[in-house]
Amino acid sequence: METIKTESPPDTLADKQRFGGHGENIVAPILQADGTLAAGAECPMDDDQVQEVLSLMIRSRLIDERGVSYQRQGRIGTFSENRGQEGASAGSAMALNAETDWVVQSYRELPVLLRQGMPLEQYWTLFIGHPDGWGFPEGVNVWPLQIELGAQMPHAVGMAWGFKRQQRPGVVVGYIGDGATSEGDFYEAGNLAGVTKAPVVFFVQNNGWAISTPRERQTAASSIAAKAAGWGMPSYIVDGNDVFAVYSVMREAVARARNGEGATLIEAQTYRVGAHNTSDAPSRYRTEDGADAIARTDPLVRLRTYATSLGLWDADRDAALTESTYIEIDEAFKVAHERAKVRTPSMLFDHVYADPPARTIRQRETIEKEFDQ
Ligand SMILES: Cc1ncc(C[n+]2csc(CCOP(=O)(O)OP(=O)(O)O)c2C)c(N)n1
Repeated sequence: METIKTESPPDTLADKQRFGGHGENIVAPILQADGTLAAGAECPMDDDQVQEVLSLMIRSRLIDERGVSYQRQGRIGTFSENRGQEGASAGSAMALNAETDWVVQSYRELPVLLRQGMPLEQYWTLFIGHPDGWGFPEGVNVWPLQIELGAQMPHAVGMAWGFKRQQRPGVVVGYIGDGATSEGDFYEAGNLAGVTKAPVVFFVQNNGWAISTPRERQTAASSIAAKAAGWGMPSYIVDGNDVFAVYSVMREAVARARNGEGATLIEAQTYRVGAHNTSDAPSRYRTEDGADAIARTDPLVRLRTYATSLGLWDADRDAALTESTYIEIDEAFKVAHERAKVRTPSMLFDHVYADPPARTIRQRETIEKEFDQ
């Protein structure tokens, strides 16, 4: 298997806190902030993949912007954007085979869900607050959104271990935020993944913040990646805004899992440019505003500059994709809106038990009699 190019660990404590220093591998940069390739680096994607990942990132950005605007108009509930994290999310998703690999999500991975084939109307149905939005259609290999921080990671390991025992081909990726890595579930899952050599990737989107708690106050460890050493698991730190570096390290982690070599932890360092969600006001706890942050870190500008310089992208393509995405968003929202009109109190009981106990059946019947007719 190909080996990822890495750099030597930094010396100073400040740099260690940023880049690691306890055995984690540091992935060498590929796509620099100015949209050029680093000296000696090669683009790990072919032209079609570059166009695919750029389109994915642009669509995700437009859907995110619309999500915030729908929430402000009272058309959907609380909404968390992925904006600014597209390099980490889309770059990692590009390394998956959507037909066999599974995503066990947290709640801030829109480009991943799109790449795995989620119909957009399902996303809007969820944020309208309708139970139909929770379940992914057959063939879309994504688990439901997990708001209980960290609880998705034991699920990811369990599923991957099951795949191994059943000799099924899939790899499972558990996505998690930096804040959620302080939960016990993260450590239990990591330990089990190390012991079982389950085909799983722990993908940490370290966006610097857990609502108002900055990364420095989340853990005294030099990095989140460093924690994998205790589980006997290799780990990598990668610039999450460098979509090519993310893709290349993820591709290697997925290949390790597929080859029966076990789990890998990847810490993608990115930045949450916006609010935690639409009920948060970041100006109360940090000084940099969203516009400055995105100007400083934007993974989309980097990739667009690179693709344009190679003649793989231009203003016409951009305009056409923007227009088709707005149509896609509008149509999906209309479908979701219609779907969400069908709602009854007894839906509370849907998807709770495969075989409901007698008591639950009685409760459902009572509610149906009272409200549903
Ligand atoms: C067990 C648990 N504790 C607290 C919360 C409340 N909560 C929701 S999101 C969040 C911050 C999570 O930050 P991070 O894991 O870094 O992910 P991000 O939102 O930055 O993507 C908190 C504390 C929760 N959902 N679950």
